[in-house]
Amino acid sequence: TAALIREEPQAASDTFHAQFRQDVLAGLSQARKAIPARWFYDHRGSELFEQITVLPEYYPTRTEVSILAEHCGEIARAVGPGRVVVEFGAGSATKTPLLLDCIAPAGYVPIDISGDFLRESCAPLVARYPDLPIHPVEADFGEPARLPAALSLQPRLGFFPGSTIGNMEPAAATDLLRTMRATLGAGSLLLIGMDRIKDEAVLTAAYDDAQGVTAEFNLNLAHRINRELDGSIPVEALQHRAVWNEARARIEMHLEARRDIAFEVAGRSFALERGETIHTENSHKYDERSGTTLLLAGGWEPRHTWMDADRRFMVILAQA
Ligand code: AVI
Repeated sequence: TAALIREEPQAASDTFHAQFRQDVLAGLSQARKAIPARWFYDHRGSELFEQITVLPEYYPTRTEVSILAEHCGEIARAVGPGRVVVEFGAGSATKTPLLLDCIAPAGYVPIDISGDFLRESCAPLVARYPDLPIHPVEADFGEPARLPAALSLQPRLGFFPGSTIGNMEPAAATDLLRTMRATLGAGSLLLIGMDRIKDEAVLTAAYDDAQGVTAEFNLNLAHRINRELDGSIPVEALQHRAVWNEARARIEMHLEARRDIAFEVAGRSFALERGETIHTENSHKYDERSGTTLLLAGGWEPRHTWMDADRRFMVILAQA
């Protein structure tokens, strides 16, 4: 196995914890309380997200997989052979092999902030593709990354599935696309998944499933604050809310207080009135026009779009 490239060795996890504390304290101090969605993904949160991806109501994952499978031949022709696949975020066990099997890549470089997650997701790929150079990079993909020297001469294909771009507000999403362009370089390709605007009932059900897994995922953030930031949030007094914001074309997740509550986090006092919420996530949805506009703003020219028959999800190939 190739060596793991680490951008910042020890300081990284201290910085990470300090950043969590700062984001939570700042977010709870606002008039409209909000915490960035990236903090959902501790070990438990990542497990719950994996469970979400197989829920009957949560269509995005299986729809994207079906698009990649069904249009594999066309995607391979549009991409061409011999590209180094640079995946932003550790790959999923289903999506990454689907792409790698389809396109005859020259190498695979997953970039993820969590070294543990990277190692876990790489091991089966190393076993499955013994001849493929695999070079994981432990880094925040929101910052321009240095790609492994061994693969620096081949053309690149960025891979950013799952509509993860949708969890960013437009300005941040644009910045991220520009950073990806900087990491990959001019002439590179990007294969990106975007969830589409659709019937409101389908959208809200996907974010408020009957089994309550998404509710648990949302509430885990409050548990995580209690665990890691010495918090006393009465989690049973919070309830999961998923609402469609039509003006901004996004699903919002909130934690809503069932009664007036007061609690502490990292030695600071906070209160929520009954009905007040902590806004925990945005999941933007796109159509062809808004998806194109976002990509162009980020420095990427859309070349092909693939969709499922019900037009629920789209996979776009763009060029830098
Ligand atoms: C990771 N991300 C694309 C998911 C989404 O659909 O926005 C996160 C998620 N939140 C609730 N369910 C799934």
